Amino acid sequence: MAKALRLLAACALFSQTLAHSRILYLVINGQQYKGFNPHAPNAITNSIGWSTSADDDGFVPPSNYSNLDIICHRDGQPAKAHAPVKAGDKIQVQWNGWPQSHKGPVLSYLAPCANTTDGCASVDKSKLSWTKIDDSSPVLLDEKGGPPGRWATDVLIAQNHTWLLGLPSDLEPGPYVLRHELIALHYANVKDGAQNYPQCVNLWVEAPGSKAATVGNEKVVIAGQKEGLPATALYKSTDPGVVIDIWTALSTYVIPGPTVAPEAKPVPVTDQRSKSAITAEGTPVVVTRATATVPLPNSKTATATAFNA
Ligand SMILES: *[C@@H]1O[C@H](CO)[C@@H](O)[C@H](O)[C@H]1NC(C)=O
Ligand SMILES: *[C@@H]1O[C@H](CO)[C@@H](O)[C@H](O)[C@H]1NC(C)=O
Ligand SMILES: *[C@@H]1O[C@H](CO)[C@@H](O)[C@H](O)[C@H]1NC(C)=O
Ligand SMILES: [Cu+2]
Repeated sequence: MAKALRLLAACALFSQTLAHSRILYLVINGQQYKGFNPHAPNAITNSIGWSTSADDDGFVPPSNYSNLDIICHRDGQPAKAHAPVKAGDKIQVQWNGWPQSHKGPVLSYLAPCANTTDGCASVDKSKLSWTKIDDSSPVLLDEKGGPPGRWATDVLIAQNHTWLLGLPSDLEPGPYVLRHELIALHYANVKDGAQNYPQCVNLWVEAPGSKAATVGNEKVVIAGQKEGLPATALYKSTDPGVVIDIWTALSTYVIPGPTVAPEAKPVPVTDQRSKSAITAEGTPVVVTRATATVPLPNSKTATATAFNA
């Protein structure tokens, strides 16, 4: 049984070259914000998604964990636009499908974009410092019916390929990159066989009410958090969570990367059902000064979401 499944997964690996995935869009408070489309890079003009050269919707292998590609996928370059959010908001991430065989964790990180006057639009990705805000714990839900069992990615598939994220409620205002990542383990029993699918989108965390924010040249940090990690230091190719045979019975799974920040407010796996409907297309913002934004030109008309420092 397990052997047959393993064979099936291996075949899928070679036959489904177009069947991997990427983020299609986010839904935040009913508003839809589009991701980047590597098949038609100019088709989405108001994307909040970082551009990549991953036009196979493919992955970054463990042998490239210390390469810049692991930060925001292959040749990742920042988007100009940001999705406006508030601390504590829920973000629904819509993937463009996900193969059943690609079992593994769903991971999310935030990095503030410091030292810029355009938010994350010109940020140096190698300087981003990442804090984990969700690790889809416990990831391996059960092994009923034998391996490979039910994983966090099966929960994502059951919710029409979406994952619901909670932003920390004490997140300081300012520009952030959200790094959302799936790791597929169907082939992780062989060396360098795990597959990381990192995706980056820009967020602009609005100031709550009239409270003044300190961003721009000031250091923006997640309240209570010390230093995060560069993405090139998140994983090692020898981590037990990336060198693993999911086709044998497992009792535990060691989630790759750092621990989730104590201030994080992840949506538990058991609450992933609370899906939000899309009520309107969102208006991404561009950050024009250290502390203000305007709607992205050519996107829907809307009022500016500026606040005073
Ligand atoms: C790993 O990184 C190297 C150097 O950037 C690149 O040439 C290679 O294509 C990458 N491998 C994969 C499988 O992405
Ligand atoms: C911002 O500047 C500080 C001080 O020079 C530096 O330590 C930090 O790495 C910079 N951060 C980014 C994201 O460029
Ligand atoms: C599932 O997601 C796809 C891709 O966005 C969408 O077209 C479809 O309407 C969704 N289905 C449901 C039932 O929400
Ligand atoms: Cu794949």
